[in-house]
Amino acid sequence: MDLSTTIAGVRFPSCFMNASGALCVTREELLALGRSCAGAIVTKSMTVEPRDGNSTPRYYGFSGGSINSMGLPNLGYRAYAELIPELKRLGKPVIASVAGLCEDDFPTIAAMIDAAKPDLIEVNLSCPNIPGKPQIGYDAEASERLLKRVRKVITVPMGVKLPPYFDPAHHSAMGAVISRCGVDFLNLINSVGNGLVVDPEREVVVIKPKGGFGGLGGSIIKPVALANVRAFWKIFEGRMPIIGTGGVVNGVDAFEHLLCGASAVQIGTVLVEEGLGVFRRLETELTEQLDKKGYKKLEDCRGKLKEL
Ligand code: RRO
Repeated sequence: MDLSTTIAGVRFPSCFMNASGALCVTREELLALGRSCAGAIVTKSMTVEPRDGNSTPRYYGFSGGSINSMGLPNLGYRAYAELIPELKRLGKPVIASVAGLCEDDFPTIAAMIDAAKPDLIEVNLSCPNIPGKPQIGYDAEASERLLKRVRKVITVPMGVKLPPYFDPAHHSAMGAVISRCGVDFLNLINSVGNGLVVDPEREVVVIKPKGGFGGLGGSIIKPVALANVRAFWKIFEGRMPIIGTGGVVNGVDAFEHLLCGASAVQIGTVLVEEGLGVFRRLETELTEQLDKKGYKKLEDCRGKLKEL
């Protein structure tokens, strides 16, 4: 089965790729993604200066998913800018994920990383884990200001990684912002911010930063991810490419994202838990599912979710 897909005019050899944050901080990790079956190389969200991130333990995997408070550990944009030409030689698209510790950082990093010519830039408006800094994506005005500034300084397609929204009013408010900012694709969703996992035996939290609060990922967030993919697919009437991220553990989960309107699917928790072999497994499982359902290619099921 051909699982290739196109987002904002860029062709991906497979619809599966890493979610930013999962095995994509160091040069070695990024090169390994390039050599794997993944359909793209997505970098860790980058800041101006290199960062060690929050104190450990800062990731915890459990049966239903994961909780993390990594705190943006990354090499700094200069290192990623230098790496991009080498990564591009591996024959798949490179997505540079841009973050920042303040609003001004975003256009600074975006301009510099754009000069290194990644295939696409993803603007992360949804890191939940920097103590004292709210997720920008929950502030519509700040999001609009920032996206308009970034759009002006980049030449490659610009995507936005959004946090989950839990009310249609918030989907439509952000949809209106997105439509005014020259956004080329959406990535939905980042982790469900500031959850809390408790170990009842030891009567203690499971990660150290922020008193144990952190971003939830994995199976437990799939319905939230699907809802956000579907809500934005409808708002943009299928005309905005969407990367579905959240809760994809097997091929059927990916199929559900495609039905809701995703053009590609990113893998976070289960990539961390299972390693790079996850991409081959998911490709096999999604192919089986599409065959079983009589679909000949991805586009045939995209957005085709039925309502009662
Ligand atoms: O590094 C992190 O703590 C982190 C980031 Br930037 C993000 O966007 N989402 C997440 O779950 N963790």
